[in-house]
Amino acid sequence: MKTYNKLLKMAKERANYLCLIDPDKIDEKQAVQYAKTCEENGADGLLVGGSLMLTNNFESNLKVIKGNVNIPVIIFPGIFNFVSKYADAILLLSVVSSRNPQMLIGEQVRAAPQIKQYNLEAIGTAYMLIDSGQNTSVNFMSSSFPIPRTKNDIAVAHALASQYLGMKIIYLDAGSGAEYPVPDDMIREIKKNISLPVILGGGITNPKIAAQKAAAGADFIVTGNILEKNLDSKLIREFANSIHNIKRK
Ligand code: 1GP
Repeated sequence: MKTYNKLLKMAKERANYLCLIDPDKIDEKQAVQYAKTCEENGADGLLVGGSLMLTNNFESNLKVIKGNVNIPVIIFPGIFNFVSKYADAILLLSVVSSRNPQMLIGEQVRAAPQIKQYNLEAIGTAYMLIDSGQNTSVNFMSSSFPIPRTKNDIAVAHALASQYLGMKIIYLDAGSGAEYPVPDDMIREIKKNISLPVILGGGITNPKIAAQKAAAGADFIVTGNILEKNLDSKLIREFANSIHNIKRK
């Protein structure tokens, strides 16, 4: 089954938990340990990537991760589209909250021929940056302003436009290490108005917040930073349980 169809099926059944692995900061041994610990403790999938990609560990880490887990391994290229064949799919992001052509279509054009060459599944992703109370790496690196956190109507209009343009999934991101995650009422409003699955990340620092965002309607909750600081299997289990236990309508 195509990874996107798998994600659709997963989103229909329950809210899901994705662990983000930033290949910049770890070696192969750590990458395998990270991926296995996430899988063994209830994660439903792995996103691999980050907004900088400072090292050349990306592909070698991705390869060992893919070889060691059964859950979907999806490239989350940050704002620069890194492509590799060692993944189930790539979230091909367009930063729809920006007005920067390089982030809207330029990076994707650079990535596309390689995606085709590898026969890699590309999932067209509307990436929306939401203001988190501070400037984040991704705001800076994409030279773009985030959507104000109190402007639900603007956020909904972006999500709707993305759906009409044929995007497959929405990624609401407050940015890595965000002080405030995306507000619940913004998630609720977006879900009320569109039929696409929603991935939500940025500043999810404990299972209670994760559950809250899943209850607001996010289909996939992402944690990055918090596990990078401490790869705690008990915490991963708690994240997974709190997200999985949310009743869906
Ligand atoms: C960032 O959504 C991800 O793009 C994850 O954010 O590192 O704050 O968990 P955190």
